[in-house]
Amino acid sequence: MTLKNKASKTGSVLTSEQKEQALRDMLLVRRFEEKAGQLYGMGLIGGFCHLYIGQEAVVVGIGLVMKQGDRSITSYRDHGQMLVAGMTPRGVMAELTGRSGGYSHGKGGSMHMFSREKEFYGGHGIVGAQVSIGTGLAFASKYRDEDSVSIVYFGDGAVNQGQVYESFNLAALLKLPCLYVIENNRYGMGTSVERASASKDLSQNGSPWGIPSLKVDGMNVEAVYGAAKTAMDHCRSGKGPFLLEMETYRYRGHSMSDPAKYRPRSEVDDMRSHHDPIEMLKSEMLQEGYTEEAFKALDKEIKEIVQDSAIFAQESPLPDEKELWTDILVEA
Ligand SMILES: Cc1ncc(C[n+]2csc(CCOP(=O)(O)OP(=O)(O)O)c2C)c(N)n1
Ligand SMILES: [Mg+2]
Repeated sequence: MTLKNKASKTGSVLTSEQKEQALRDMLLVRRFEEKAGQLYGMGLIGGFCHLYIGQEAVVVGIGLVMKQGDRSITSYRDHGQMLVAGMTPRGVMAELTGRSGGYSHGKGGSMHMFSREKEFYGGHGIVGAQVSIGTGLAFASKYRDEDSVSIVYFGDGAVNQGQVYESFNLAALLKLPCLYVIENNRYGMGTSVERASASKDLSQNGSPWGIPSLKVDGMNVEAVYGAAKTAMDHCRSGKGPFLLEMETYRYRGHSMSDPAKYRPRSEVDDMRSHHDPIEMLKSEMLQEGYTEEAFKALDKEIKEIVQDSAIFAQESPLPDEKELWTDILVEA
């Protein structure tokens, strides 16, 4: 059953405080990612680095609905999820640069960061792996009778993995508090979703198991918030899983080494100029009395936070050699 996303039809659902929060959070993710891109270009970040620029409304809109104790898990495109989960920009940036001040003590990098304190469970480089692990997190919640929802993010390129459907079955069967979020940014590396998926309406992919769903304008933070509220209320009230398909877009390449030959420049330009989540929210707020000066001050404050994280990361020492022998095995 795909429901209509009422939030995008009925106009404003966010209070002005929530809008300011959403603007702040989206700007933090955007500026953080821009800085990560710069540090990568300077050779300070090694290995892979997948930027989230363009997709900010998804994680921020859902973040506005999350409560303490809710869990989240995602793919390698994970920096935004971590910041919204409340992990510090310093700790995330230091991990990106492989320093001891990072969340995995500099041993994990971009794709392998976790925080049990903030209930963020990674950071997974194996496409689709986080879906079954995230379903397990929801199982744990139900088993321990905890009031928490597990939010499982995955891409259009992961959606047709076998383990995704096994997870759907188990979650629906056991009525697990699991919110599945497909971030349909139209491409899995260089392959468009049209070329990769026989199912043309991904929001319907949970229907054989009776998982209710919404297709959402993932560039509109208010629409995301409205849909997430419906979905999280459903999961929290013991009715089982819910599926959200977020129609979104990544402005940058798949990773830093993407030649980007698979999509026309005009497509990217159109999304940036006409559908940018930050610009759309900002212009709505300006109409409601928010000022350009307030925006500039906020942006300056965010840039300082991000700059501080970059300085911290560069000043943090490399991991000690003895770290080679830590965090290898957990004896439960
Ligand atoms: C099991 C597995 N197969 C293939 C890959 C290589 N790979 C890395 S990212 C990716 C595309 C995934 O695209 P999508 O799920 O749409 O996520 P996005 O990058 O768009 O966020 C592929 C095929 C992998 N990491 N794991
Ligand atoms: Mg994708």
